[in-house]
Amino acid sequence: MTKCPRCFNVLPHDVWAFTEENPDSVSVDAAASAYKGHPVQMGTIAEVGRDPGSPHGQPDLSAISAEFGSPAVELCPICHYTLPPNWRWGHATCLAMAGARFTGKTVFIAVMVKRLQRHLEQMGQVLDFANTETQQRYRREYELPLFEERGLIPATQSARVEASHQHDPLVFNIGRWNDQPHYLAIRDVAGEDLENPGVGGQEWSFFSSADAVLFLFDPMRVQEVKDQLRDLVPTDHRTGGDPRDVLRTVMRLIGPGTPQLAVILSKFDALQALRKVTSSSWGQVMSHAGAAFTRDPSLQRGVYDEVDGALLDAEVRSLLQRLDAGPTLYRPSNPTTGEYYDSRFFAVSALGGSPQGNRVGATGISPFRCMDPVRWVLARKQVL
Ligand SMILES: Nc1nc2c(ncn2[C@@H]2O[C@H](COP(=O)(O)OP(=O)(O)OP(=O)(O)O)[C@@H](O)[C@H]2O)c(=O)[nH]1
Ligand SMILES: [Mg+2]
Ligand SMILES: [Zn+2]
Repeated sequence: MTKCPRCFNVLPHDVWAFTEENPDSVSVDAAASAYKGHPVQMGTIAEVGRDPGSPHGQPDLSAISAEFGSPAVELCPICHYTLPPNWRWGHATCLAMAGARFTGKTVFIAVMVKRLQRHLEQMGQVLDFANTETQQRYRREYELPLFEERGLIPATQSARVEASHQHDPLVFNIGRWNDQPHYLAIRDVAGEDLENPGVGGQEWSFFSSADAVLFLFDPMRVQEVKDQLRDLVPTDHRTGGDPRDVLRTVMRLIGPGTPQLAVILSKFDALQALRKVTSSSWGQVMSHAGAAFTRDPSLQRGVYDEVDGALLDAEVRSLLQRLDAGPTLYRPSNPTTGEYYDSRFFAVSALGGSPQGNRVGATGISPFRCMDPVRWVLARKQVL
């Protein structure tokens, strides 16, 4: 049993779907268009029942190709996304990013993937792109602007823009775990869309089927913090919408779903800079030597450290309270079912310091606790 990397639904075990790799003629496909949010042209699609004689129930691919008169590729039977080869042999963990504009979602993904790559190498595994689309997009939209051009990444385009890739996932193969290939599917989201209270429909239904929602909260959004930081770090005039409104929208999109919810205090380097304001109460809180948020054990080998995670969780909850984030943010419960989410709180800095203008800071990129949220999610599946 595994999920589709785009719509995050569990693939039905008794239905398989295929299309032609190089179709001669195409027409608008209703399912793909509904999940993409734009008209999508596709070739012929064949739905086939499982073959009880084959190991995973896989239908005979050569017979389907012969019928098409061209090689067949497998699709998700629900959203008609092209599945990476042998997808059903593996297991996927599906993550949805969330947060207002400028909270740091895209920069976080860019850096987290690099960290994950290093971490897997230390464990004798490799991180690989599960399809060429992910390889090209990660290179063009994440790695190149941030790590090579040392600039910042443009705001993620709204899903309403036809050329937007927002409704396509980034899919990584993270090696073999529990005797199975394991994949990580990540959906980056434009804060602009989540700040629109009317956002919804089939194209957003992945939130309710996600394994985890990573919700980022930007401390620079809080005026008191911004004021105290004014002379300490280069401040950015751009800020996103109210995180409480965005969280409410995200909860509506989750509906009765039960994803793990990671609430992440992003740009933590900015709060750490407040240590220099010794006269303020913020300076005193951030200087607390024993706090979990002053150290980063995340690159150590071994499994995710539950004790450290729980300690950090409590510290970040109380920081959010100080930041006046509101009870929905520091004790989130599902408004549809009334149950508390399976939530945990994190503090991360992807860059490790404030950017200067449109450039990454002179000291380069030195991430802090960037892998914690993903390790928490994967630990539940005995991965990493
Ligand atoms: N100080 C600091 N600033 C950061 C960090 N990460 C991101 N930023 C700043 O936040 C800005 C926005 O980051 P993005 O990753 O593009 O934000 P986003 O959430 O993807 O924004 P949308 O795509 O508009 O939703 C960046 O241009 C940086 O200026 C960090 O770790 N520390
Ligand atoms: Mg973005
Ligand atoms: Zn799908």
